[in-house]
Amino acid sequence: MTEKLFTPVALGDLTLPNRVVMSPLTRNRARPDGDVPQEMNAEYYAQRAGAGLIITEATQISPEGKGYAWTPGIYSEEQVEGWKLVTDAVHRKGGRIAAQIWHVGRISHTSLQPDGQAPVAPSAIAAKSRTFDGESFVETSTPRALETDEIPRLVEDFRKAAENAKKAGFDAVEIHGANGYLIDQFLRDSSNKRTDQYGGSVENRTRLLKEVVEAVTSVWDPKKVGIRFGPYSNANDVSDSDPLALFSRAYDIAEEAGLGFLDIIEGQTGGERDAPEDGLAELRKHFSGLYIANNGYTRELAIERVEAGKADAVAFGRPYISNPDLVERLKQDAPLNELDKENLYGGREKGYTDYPTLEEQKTGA
Ligand code: 8OZ
Repeated sequence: MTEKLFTPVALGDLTLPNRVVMSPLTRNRARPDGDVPQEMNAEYYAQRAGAGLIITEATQISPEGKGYAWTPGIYSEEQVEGWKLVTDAVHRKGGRIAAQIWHVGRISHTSLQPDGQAPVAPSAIAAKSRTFDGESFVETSTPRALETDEIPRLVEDFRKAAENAKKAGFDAVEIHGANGYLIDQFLRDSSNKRTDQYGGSVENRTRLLKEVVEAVTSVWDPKKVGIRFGPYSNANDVSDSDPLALFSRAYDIAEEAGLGFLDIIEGQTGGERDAPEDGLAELRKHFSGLYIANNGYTRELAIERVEAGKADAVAFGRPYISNPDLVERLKQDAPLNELDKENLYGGREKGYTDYPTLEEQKTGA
């Protein structure tokens, strides 16, 4: 019997040959001059083309949207050319790849910002968080609050990034609405204290999200657009007094726009799967598209939850770093390679493109 996890599912006019998704994973290996994807990145993604869908690492939509050293961008011509290397390599291997578009908001440091400026955020409240500036881990800088009249430009940056993703040959786009970055900072009442139409009520706090969704779907078929949310995650120092009310509206926005998928972190990002089961189920009633579940999934749990209809697909993060042929390994219930934790962020091929497939292990290649 074939478990449902290994059966095809449609995303718009794309057919994902299986329901194992590669999660977005920050690896800090873009070319430092210009934050441009390079051959090494193309090889890494192409090695993982067996995934039902690859979602790229978070990719900044503008220079201000950057919060860590060596993350790739998708706003310059050079970056678009760099991403073409990646999408071509994945397509040659028969894969499908979505670009995750990202603005970090306050999760940045002045040294990473144009002209050493303060990062921007809904409100001038520093996050209790750290970032990597290329040399060491540093406390994130206190941001300045965006003026109301700056928001249209921000939305336009998302639109442009979506357009660039299309030019670069991506199959789909994911909006990063999780992990305490800009969109999530607007959503949550811990980080958004605005008194204009972008703060206060749930309606107001979800307004930026809605405008970004409208901008992205002005360029893309909505069925090829998704959003990553972490309704119960407190990553990067965000929280909300009523996650159920907030994310009910956020999922409604995705539903009303006819989006193809949601990518949901079920608990603390990279940590406990502590999201309340009833809350996740309640929220899911608001969205009829593809439901990709993420966070701490094992083979057993993925098979079980897809079989039970609790997820349409499962996104794997860390297991995808160390197992380029993850789908094959899961199918065969083969052992997984161990994660090289020393080489997650930055560096070159070591801990990046040097993990063997099962086949290579068998033949000793
Ligand atoms: C790890 C390190 C830096 C950034 C996220 C984009 O958590 C990230 C990220 C993860 O979504």
